[in-house]
Amino acid sequence: MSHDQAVKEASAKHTTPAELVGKFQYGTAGFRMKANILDSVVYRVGLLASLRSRKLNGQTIGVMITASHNPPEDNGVKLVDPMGEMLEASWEKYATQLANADSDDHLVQVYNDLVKTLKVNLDAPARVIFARDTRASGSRLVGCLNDALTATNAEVTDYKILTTPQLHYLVRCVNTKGTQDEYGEVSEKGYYEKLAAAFKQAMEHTKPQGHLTVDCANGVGGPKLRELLKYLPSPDTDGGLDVKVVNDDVHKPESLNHQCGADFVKTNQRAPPSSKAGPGDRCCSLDGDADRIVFYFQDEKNVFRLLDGDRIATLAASFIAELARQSGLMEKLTVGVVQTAYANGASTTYIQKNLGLQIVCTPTGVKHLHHAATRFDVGVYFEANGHGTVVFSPSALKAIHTHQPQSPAQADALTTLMALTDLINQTVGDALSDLLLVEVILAHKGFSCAEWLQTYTDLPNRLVRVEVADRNQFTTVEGTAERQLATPAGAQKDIEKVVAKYKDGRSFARASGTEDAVRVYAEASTRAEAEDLAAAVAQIVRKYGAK
Ligand code: G16
Repeated sequence: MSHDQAVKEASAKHTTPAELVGKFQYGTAGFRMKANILDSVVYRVGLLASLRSRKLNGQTIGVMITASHNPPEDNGVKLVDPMGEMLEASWEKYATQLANADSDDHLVQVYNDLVKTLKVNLDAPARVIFARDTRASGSRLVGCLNDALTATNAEVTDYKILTTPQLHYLVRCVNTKGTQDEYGEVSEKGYYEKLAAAFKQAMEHTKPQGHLTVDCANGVGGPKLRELLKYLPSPDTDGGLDVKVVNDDVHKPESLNHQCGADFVKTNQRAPPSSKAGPGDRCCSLDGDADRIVFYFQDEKNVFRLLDGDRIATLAASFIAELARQSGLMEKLTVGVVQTAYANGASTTYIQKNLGLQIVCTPTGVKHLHHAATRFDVGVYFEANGHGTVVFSPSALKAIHTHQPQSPAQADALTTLMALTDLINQTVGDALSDLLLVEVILAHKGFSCAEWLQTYTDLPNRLVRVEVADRNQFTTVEGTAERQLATPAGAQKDIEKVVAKYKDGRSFARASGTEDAVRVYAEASTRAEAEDLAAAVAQIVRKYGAK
């Protein structure tokens, strides 16, 4: 059978409902929607994965089937590029074109047009690896993906159920195997071993204080964290982590992200209702595919205190800058921080004024932050929602690994810094790796959560989700990192008028790229004012986006 025929025949098994043609869009993190309308999209993403691998002469491409923080009935699919980063932005439109082809014949035509325009050699090998989270719809969607990979003669490896960052790690490992940039063993076990060895090295002269409760959002992070713990020193041993795993039921699909998980905690600014943690207990929550993490605790007055992505960024940036200084590498390593418009204004001021580090602000989406972070020697990027990591440039890695320490103190700092380069998953935000990173830093600094919180005071803030008739009406002005609306006409002026009434007021609205909604963020000098400002801006969004 010819290539075209194979693509067409398999496509006939995964037709697109007519009313959806033209509506699919590769968003913040790939395609994401109700799982029951995703079959044809996943099939077509599989076609693109093969094309991308062939275009890159057989380098391995990853496909992850997950809807991360979304509700259980949703699912999604995204592509991972050879070094473990998100799909190159210029290819997102090809994914969208394939997804919106309105018939099997049209799909073959779009596919062939891409082969031609992108100059893809169909005789080159195509190599794809994939995985999924614990959602019930995942195995059916893997079937759709497999049909595309078979039709296009790709070599495939199905890694079954993984966290999203584990798949990113594996993609980089496969593509760097046997090179001088080898990233690690190409296996799930290799991932745990790498993290565990780095953790032990980083904790050599210190140990964690107290215990940590980890809410796993009833997603894939639960079983994977339990697996990781088997590789770490036991809590009775020096340097061992005392972890209590909660919300790790992956057998009740409806419980995924329900009243728990990082998104619930960040958006509602409260612990999961099921939490039994006492005052001062260190807690954290992962999201549904374990690529985000936020920490929190109840203070002595039983008030909920959140330590979100901004806090992890400031903690990590200050620690790494300190290690660079202590090891005698300060001149060779510029540490920079990347944030989005959702970053709390107080964190931005703290990074610039207290830490003296550079800051860049990008639109939402790890793909944007990651890219910006690679411009620093050490780029620390975190979205306020807990999604982030640290990337070390090749020259920074070289400087760290070739540096000759001049004293035992320099040598200790250097050992810890080296350990961090392995402990941190540099391909993408990784809740498990970030969890260990935070534990290492808190142990080194001797910080409790309360002391971590005291480093600066957040401006009170509120995040609201507003449902509108068509979120695509809400577009932002290029170059403002999504802080200003371009359309609907008049909306931005109305928002600015309201913001001007509040002390330290700041607010913006932007369409979500993963949910059918517009998000509104507001901060002001008091909690009540932040709430009022968010409500007023949400009302403006409702007015302009009336169904
Ligand atoms: C994804 C992206 C994140 C983004 C989040 C929310 O996270 O990877 O970068 O912050 O969606 O995006 P939006 O506001 O556009 O809906 P996840 O954890 O859901 O994959």
